[in-house]
Amino acid sequence: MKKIACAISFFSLMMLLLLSKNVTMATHSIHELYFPEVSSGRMIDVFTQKGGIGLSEPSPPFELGENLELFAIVTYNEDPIPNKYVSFQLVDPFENTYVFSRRTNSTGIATTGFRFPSIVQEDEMSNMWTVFASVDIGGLVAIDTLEFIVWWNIADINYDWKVDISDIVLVNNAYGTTLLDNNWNPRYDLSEQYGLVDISDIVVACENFGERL
Ligand SMILES: [Ca+2]
Ligand SMILES: [Ca+2]
Repeated sequence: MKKIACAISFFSLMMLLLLSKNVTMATHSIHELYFPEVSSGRMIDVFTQKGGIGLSEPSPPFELGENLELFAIVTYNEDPIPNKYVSFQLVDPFENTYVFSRRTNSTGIATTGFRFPSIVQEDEMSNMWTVFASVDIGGLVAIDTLEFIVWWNIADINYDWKVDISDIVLVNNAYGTTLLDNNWNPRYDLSEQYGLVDISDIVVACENFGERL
């Protein structure tokens, strides 16, 4: 029954997509999506395996129990700086802080990992996690921040504890947006290719159709 409902929803969405003005695929390259800005001077940029590249850019959402991979790239005048200690401070919705210190490799990238626990609060704002990454470069500290939601199911876009057609329509409405767009919202970016809402994201939403907590 669930599969039939999903198939019907999916067919409807395909029709919507065909009728939509947004049907043209985004033409941005991966490089453009992930490295949209060039900065100079001391810089640190923290991001996850799903995205968040760019200063203060948020990451797409995670689910309870999922693994987080954190990366920070440290540069000076765009050149990567190896052998620098980066401090990652991961702050959960209860304001518990987890601190990791990791050294940058030869390409200026420091990495660390974390597994999300299985605790969920009542609404999206109380499920916001924040990462602060900092590094001392020549006596001056460079910092970057990153935010993301950790939710019971990434496809429950409207936070009502179930994945239904409303959620799929929300993802569909964001179809074709990229992180270069002013109206970009990583909440709709459920699947690779990250940085772009496309058919893969709608498929993930549809695969979760009928799920409820
Ligand atoms: Ca929902
Ligand atoms: Ca995507």
